[in-house]
Amino acid sequence: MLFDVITIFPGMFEALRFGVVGKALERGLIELRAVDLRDFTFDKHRTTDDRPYGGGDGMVMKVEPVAAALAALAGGPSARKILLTPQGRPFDQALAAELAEQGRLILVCGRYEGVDERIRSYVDDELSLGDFVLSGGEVAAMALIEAVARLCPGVLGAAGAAGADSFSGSLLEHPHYTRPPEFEGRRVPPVLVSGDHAAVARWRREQSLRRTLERRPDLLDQAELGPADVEFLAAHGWGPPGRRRDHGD
Ligand code: 9D3
Repeated sequence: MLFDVITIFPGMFEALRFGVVGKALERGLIELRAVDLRDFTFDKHRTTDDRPYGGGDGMVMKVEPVAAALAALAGGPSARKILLTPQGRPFDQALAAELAEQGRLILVCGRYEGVDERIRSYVDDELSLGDFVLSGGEVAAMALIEAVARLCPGVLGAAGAAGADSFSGSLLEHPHYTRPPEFEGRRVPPVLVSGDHAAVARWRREQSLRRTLERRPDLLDQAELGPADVEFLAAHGWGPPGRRRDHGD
């Protein structure tokens, strides 16, 4: 996978040289090119923003440098062009999996109060990371790159690849513990040290269901649930979609 990023802050993408993504870059499993938008300006001050037509506060990202940067990147493998913007549709794991099938992504990072509306006609998609305010598209682009890179062949080990498949629209994870068996009066649940593998599996599944019900009941609508899961959830106050009840504990 080749990621091209168009940004006024190419240095921010150095952060991707750490961890799993950094290792994937080193091994050549993915490639990242951060393109400086200012290299596609033609005035003395290398201007990438301007005042809004119609007046008002804040500045607007200019269309010509973005169009010129996209044109310069047009060679090579075909790419999906994505603008990161608060107005985009929400990015999620299912979309990460879809994007991981592409050979190349070109990401345009918005800055300032917004981007000139005409930039939209030069991209295929507009994506947001969620309903909170960032200062620009760069951190969103980095999160997208990390989520997509993890799904590219070879980036995670065999174990990780299996786990990646099973996430989408699934349940929250069960609690995890490691040594010591007791820390400042907090004990590891005895079932985890019982050696009873079936009991451990059952406990973990029920903890996942309980947590998801408490924290993210919206995820249950898309979860793959067996009869035992539905029975457990019903006993804890969950109704199947359409006849949802309130649950107290
Ligand atoms: C405070 C400014 N807002 C006025 C109502 C609008 C606004 C403009 C530009 C809010 C954020 C931004 C910059 N954000 C992004 O470019 C961005 C973003 C985000 O802020 N949240 C979640 N996902 C994304 S993707 C790009």
